[in-house]
Amino acid sequence: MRISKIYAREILDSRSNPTIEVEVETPSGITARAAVPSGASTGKHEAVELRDKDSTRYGGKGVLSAIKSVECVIAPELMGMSVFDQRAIDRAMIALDGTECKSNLGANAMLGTSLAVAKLAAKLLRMPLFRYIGGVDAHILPIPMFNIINGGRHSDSPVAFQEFMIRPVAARSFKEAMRMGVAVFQVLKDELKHRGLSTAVGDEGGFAPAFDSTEDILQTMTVATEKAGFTPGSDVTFALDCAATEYYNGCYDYRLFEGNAGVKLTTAEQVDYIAYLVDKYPIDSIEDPLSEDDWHGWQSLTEKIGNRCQVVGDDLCTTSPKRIYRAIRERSCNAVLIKPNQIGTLTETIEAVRMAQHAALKTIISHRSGETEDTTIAELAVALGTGQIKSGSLTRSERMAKYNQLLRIEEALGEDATMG
Ligand code: 2PG
Ligand code: MG
Repeated sequence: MRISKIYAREILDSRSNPTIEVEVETPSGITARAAVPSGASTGKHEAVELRDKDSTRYGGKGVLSAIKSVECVIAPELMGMSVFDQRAIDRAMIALDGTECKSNLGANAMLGTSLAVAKLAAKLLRMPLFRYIGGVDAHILPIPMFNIINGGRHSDSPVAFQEFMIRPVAARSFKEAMRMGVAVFQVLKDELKHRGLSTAVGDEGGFAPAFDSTEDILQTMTVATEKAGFTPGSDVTFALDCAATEYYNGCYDYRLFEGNAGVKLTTAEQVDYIAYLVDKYPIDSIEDPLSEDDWHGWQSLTEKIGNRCQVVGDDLCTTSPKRIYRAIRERSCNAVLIKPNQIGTLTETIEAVRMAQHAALKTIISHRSGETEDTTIAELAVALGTGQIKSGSLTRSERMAKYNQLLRIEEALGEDATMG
């Protein structure tokens, strides 16, 4: 089954920014396509997302240059290759690009192609994508992290932490996890209304009102969880994405998001503050609590709370096997966020997951704040047995699309499905 055609188009993501969608075709006209998401709080070690920088179109965010990469450089090289040679195809693109950070072709151009090839291969075999990539053993449904309050760069709410999430850890099925998440989300909405706070949502579909403080949010989440009939800490736990790189400039300067109410903390103070929150609230997962290159801070926090809390590297590891390797060696974190567009090919995404899993680090597959209707990450969660997924809140169809796909996968797996 040879590739006979590859083409790309500019579509719009959930923030109305352009993004690339790639289609791959066989000689008999069978096609598959993949769309690439885009972050707002991107780490500086992420692979490069090629944008046109032409200010007359979409504020410089057009992706016509990435489309050119696909159609003029990648397509001629991959023409005639078998769609089943995923590793060879990804290797060929990496060689064509020739840079460490994929700045030549663009990681967006490469990932769109890489995922479209995998989808086409699965389609030709009449196999679900999770089964094609994961093989006979793929059966683990991920515990979802629902981002019910959006802060930081994802909303206008005056709070530095970017994501306040709930994890329905007691759920025995994905279906039950969804029901639990929705129950808390609906009660939270009533709580906000009751307090006269806005129920409008941020970029990832979570509420984004003007709370009094970070602890006010955590207390409100505790109340909503209890009122929904669950025990915080055993039925439902809390997860934070502090996205600390966003307010780090030599120190952790909360004033950048919180104005005069914000504090300025040294690395040691930030570590103590995070440990204080983890001890006081039912938090069992904390992402990017420190800045992307504050390796010492990461090490000291993981040593301090790593036995009772996931410490998740996102900007720290950027799905890069090299950075994950360093994090493993230095015990900088005990869990890794996996975002395919941070690295740019399916092969390298799989390598990143496997490396983390072999070192007994937890893995969480993740969406980006700018998303499309593409549901590949749901398939990857089950294929690779990541055990966890974060795909935003419980509103907005670009977020729900991934969760809904997991409901379908669970149904297809029947009795073989188990929770991560
Ligand atoms: C994150 C992501 C996804 P962004 O920081 O984990 O929630 O945000 O895509 O803006 O980097
Ligand atoms: Mg993050």
